[in-house]
This record gives sequence, structure tokens and C-alpha cells, in this order.
Amino acid sequence: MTDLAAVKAALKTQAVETPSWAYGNSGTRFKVFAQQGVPRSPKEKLDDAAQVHAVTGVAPTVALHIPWDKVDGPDGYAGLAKHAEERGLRLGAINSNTFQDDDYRLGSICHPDAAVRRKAVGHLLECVDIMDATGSKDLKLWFADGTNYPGQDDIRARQDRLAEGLAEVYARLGEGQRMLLEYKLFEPSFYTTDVPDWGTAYAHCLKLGPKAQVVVDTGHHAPGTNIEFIVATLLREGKLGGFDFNSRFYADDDLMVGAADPFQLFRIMYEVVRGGGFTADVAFMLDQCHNIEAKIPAIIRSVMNVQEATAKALLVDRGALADAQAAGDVLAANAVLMDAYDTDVRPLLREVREEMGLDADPLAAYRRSGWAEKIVAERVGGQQAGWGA
Ligand code: PSV
Ligand code: MN
Repeated sequence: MTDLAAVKAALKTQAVETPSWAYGNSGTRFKVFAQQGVPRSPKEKLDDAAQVHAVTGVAPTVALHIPWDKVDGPDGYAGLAKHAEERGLRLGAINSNTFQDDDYRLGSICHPDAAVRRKAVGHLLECVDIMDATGSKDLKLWFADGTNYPGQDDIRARQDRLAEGLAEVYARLGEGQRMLLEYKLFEPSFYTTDVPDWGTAYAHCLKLGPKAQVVVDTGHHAPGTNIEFIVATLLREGKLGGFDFNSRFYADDDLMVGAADPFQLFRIMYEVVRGGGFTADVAFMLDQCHNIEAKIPAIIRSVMNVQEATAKALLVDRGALADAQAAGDVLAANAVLMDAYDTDVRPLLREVREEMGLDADPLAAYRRSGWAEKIVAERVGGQQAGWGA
């Protein structure tokens, strides 16, 4: 039997971090479609994120991407943190960006030229300075580094350069700060990627020390990869730092989490529950781009999708499952898991929201709020935020 009160309590404390870049314009390498009402500054992105938190109650932090969210001026990043706080939010992970400068054509932290590596490490150190100002705990690193052709560069030497650069940044981390290393199978490099998989990320993090942990972006694997196995393994090793949630059909599609394969998301969340991921320090972050759909409702939907998968995972009757597994009853064990997955958890989540003083239907609450009309009317002129593809 599962303890419903405990399930509800866990759902109320779960926090899903939303990414600042999901509020801005985005696209593919073919086209960025501009939408009306899109934020023109990091502060306006936070204003939108506050709407997501207001209706879901579980999205209290916002990840920044530097330099997309670079702020100048006297109050700088501390001012941005204050803006967030005034809206009931906090600033979350600081995501580095060493992939959009011309200097990075052959890589950043793994580049063959020491001067370019210096520049990249300098940017990562600057990100830690920003964390100090914002109170952010996590530095999230993803490197586009790699090669396109066999022989282009020395694969092993690139690993040495990576280790050296990471060690310098690791040494700069303050008390309570972490380095989260994200892997990705391919793209933009097509032959080798310098951090292509969880094993490479894990090996570097292990050498660096306890403040270095691995991030699992659900869109960064080959088709058919058993992501829940990776999650179980990293949790078992105490090395799962967090998730970048999104959905993929083909490559790194960055679609709404739980849209393409809700069953996979449930299996991942079950391993999180099973592995103590709620009590361990695992960051549940979204990393998505809403290229053709309305952005704020898509982010609300995504948060709800994470909640639904989590609720189902929490509903697994673990006692019954353990019994069936111990008895070697394959079908019964599978049935326990499927019973939880097949449960319609929407009524439970409606109750949870009402108990939190929220509207049972976050999307309807957002529609009623008039925010969508307000931003279209007010955000006229200026430069819309976008990631510049
Ligand atoms: C790379 O594809 C990635 O998943 C990393 O997390 C980046 O920082 C992010 O996307 C930017 O969209
Ligand atoms: Mn990511």
C-alpha cells in the first residue's frame, strides 16, 4: 500500500526549475519564429517565470544562461536576484555559454590554442562570480567541443585540456556551490564530442571531487538508450546532480518534457524515487525551446507533465514490487509498475493544488489571469530575447 499523505507531501515539495531561455524566442537552424509579447530583458523573463510559479506553485527558481542573461548597470546581478525575490522567485543554475563566439570554432575549453582555452575558462570563472552575486548554487556546464573529422585533433589531448580547465574552475567554487557537468551525444560536433556520455562526465566529476556532479539532459542520448538505468547508476554513486528535462523524437529536439514519451519519464522518475533522489540534492530543471507553441502555457504544461510522472512514480507500491521481484514473479512485478503508470493522477494533483491554495487547473488559471494579453499589449518595441540561431 502506498501512503497517499506522503505522496501528496512529496508532490508539494517538488521544485521544477524553469530556464530563462524558454521564455525568449528560439528556433532551429532554419528559422527563429518571433512571437508577440516575448520578454526583452532578463527581468521580463523573470516576470513570465513568476506567472508559471503563481499557477503551479512548484517552479520557484529560474536558470540563467550567460551571456544571454547578461545584465549591466549598477545593481547588476544582485538587482536581478532582487527582482526575482520580489516576485517570489530565486535565481537557479547559472548556465555557461562557450559555443557562440567565433573564437570557439574548434572548441572552447578543449581548443588546441591555449589562448582560447584561457578565454573559455575565464568565462566559466565569471559565471562563478555571477553565482556569488545571485546566490545560485549550481554552475551548469555544457560544452559544444568536439571534432568533425577523424584526425582533426588529438582526442586524448582534448580530454587532458578538459580536465585541466575543469580543475581550475572547480577550485574556484565556494562553499555550497556545485559544478554540474552535462553530456551530449553529438551536435554541433559530428565526429567526436568531448563530453559525449554519462561515463565521460562521471569520470571527470569523480576526479574533480564531491562538488562535481553529472547532469542528465533527457534529450542527449542515442535512440533507445535506457536513461533510467543511467539515473539509477548515478544516484547509486551519489553523482546525479540534476536533470535538464525535455522530450525528443529524433535528436536534441528540446520539446516539452513528457510529450514524446511519458512512459520513459515515469520510468526515470521511478528510479529517482527508488534511489532517494528527492532527499538527495537533485535539481529538476527544464531545458526546452518553444519554437512554435505559446511559451508560457508550454512551460506550465511541462511542469505539470513532470508532476504527473512524479505522482505516478510515487504511487508505485514498492512493497508489492519488492515481494514480486523476490519471488521472481516477472508478470506480477511488471503489473505493479504498470498499475501505477496507468493511474489517472490528475484528480490527485488537482487536490494537491487546492490544498496548496492554488487553482486546480493551472492552465485555466493562467488563461484567466490576462497575462498573455497584457504582455502582447505592453511589450512593444525593444529587442526581443532570443538565443540567436
Ligand atoms: C545543449 O544542447 C543544451 O542542452 C545545454 O544545456 C545548453 O546550455 C542548452 O542546451 C541551451 O539551450
Ligand atoms: Mn541541456
